Amino acid sequence: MIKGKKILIVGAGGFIGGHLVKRLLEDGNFIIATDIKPKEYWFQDFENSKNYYLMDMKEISNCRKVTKNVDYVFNMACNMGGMGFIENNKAECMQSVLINTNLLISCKENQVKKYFFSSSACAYNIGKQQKVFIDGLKEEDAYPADPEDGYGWEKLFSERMCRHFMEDYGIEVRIARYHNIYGPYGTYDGGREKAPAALCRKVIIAKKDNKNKIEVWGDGKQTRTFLYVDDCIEGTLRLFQSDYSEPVNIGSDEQVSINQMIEIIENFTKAKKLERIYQLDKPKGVRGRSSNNDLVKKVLKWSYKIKLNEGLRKTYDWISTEINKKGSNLSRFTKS
Ligand code: GDC
Repeated sequence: MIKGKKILIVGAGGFIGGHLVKRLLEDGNFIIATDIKPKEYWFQDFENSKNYYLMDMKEISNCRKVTKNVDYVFNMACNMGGMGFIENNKAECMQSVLINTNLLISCKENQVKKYFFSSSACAYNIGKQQKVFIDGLKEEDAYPADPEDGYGWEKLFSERMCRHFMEDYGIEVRIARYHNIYGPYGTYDGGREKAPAALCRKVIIAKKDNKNKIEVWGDGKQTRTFLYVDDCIEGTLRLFQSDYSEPVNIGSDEQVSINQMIEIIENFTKAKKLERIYQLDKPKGVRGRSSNNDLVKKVLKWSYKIKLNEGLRKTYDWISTEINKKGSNLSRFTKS
């Protein structure tokens, strides 16, 4: 357990960043938190800390300021979203390279000991993800490089930058490749939502409005593996404390099609099955993606715990409560 450390979390107002702040505060650490979003748009609120900064970490002056006298830095910040966002905002996504670069330079200057970079399954070679069911992606499958356009290239390049800062300047780095993380306190509408939250929202609203149809992007046969956020945080912290400095998959290996995921979600309701309107012109991303977890099991002696059915149930219940509180047209997550 990490305890009694002074830790900078960049992107603390985001989904995974928010869960990480919560856990590290509970474990007894001193947290400095930054985000580009004003506090009212942070996904989780932590009333008892005053060390929150509204700042753009693409500016090196901001990075220099907050990396002073900290033990560890977690870079959880990037301009991101589900396929609907990353396919239409490639230039925006690529500019997150400035956050990682300026943070690493500042960490070197301020002699920060250890640095975490949140990478993504989008770093993997897209040629290896063309079939519906694929063998899990192993860490070496990121090369030869041909990642998801825009967002994936930024992640792969930034991973590499971390590696060279370790080799040339001795900063310890840890890198996770996250595979579609979902759970409560995540984006569920507004354009940045990923499939689990989007489909929960669509089923909840169809039920609420007595509709018998939902819209699904693509033909529903595309596959993914999805990891519940509590497992993501546990895996992240274990990786951080390990002595392994190459990228590691943090994902589940429960590969499902989008249609199978809709079935799981529909089973949470007593309503009749919904007719699916397949929208073939919407962003679809790769055809099949799955995480191979051999390396994570070997280096961390750990595996995720929460099955998709259980995690989706918690996510569905949370989104349901939020929609009932705020109404289906209102989201606090619409701002970037
Ligand atoms: O958005 P996402 O969860 O991202 O989409 C998964 C699949 O679900 C896509 O094929 C998409 O077309 C389909 N889908 C069907 N209906 C819908 O209503 C919907 N909304 C959404 N969003 N998708 C729908 C993600 C990246 C992340 C991150 C992870 C890492 O790619 O967007 O930024 O890096 O990957 O694994 P996905 O899994 O393609």
